Amino acid sequence: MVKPEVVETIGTASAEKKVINMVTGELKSTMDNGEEIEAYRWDPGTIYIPHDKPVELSIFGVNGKEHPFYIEGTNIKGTVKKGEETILQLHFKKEGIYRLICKTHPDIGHNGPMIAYIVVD
Ligand SMILES: [Cu+2]
Repeated sequence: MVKPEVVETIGTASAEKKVINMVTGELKSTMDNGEEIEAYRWDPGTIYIPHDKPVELSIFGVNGKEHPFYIEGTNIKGTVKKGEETILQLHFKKEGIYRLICKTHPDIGHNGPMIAYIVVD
């Protein structure tokens, strides 16, 4: 009988730079009266990252032509374009919840809310 190989897992998660992957998505639905409603989304809508550690956030544009965005409370901004990967180098010193907001789709009235929550802990 072959014993399973022991794989050391403790500690390796923080040994390398953490990469978080996100995409842009779209929710669509048709009302009873035939009217179409839709909302663009960051997916996943909530991410958790450690404070005072470098983290790479990769956002791939799937739905929507482009999404100009900023992260509230920081000077981080950019644009996610369809078929392209946008990579952000994040390093939050302060704990808290930061909102990643698309300027084109910030609320229900603009095919949103396209807001993701970055929980820094
Ligand atoms: Cu958008």
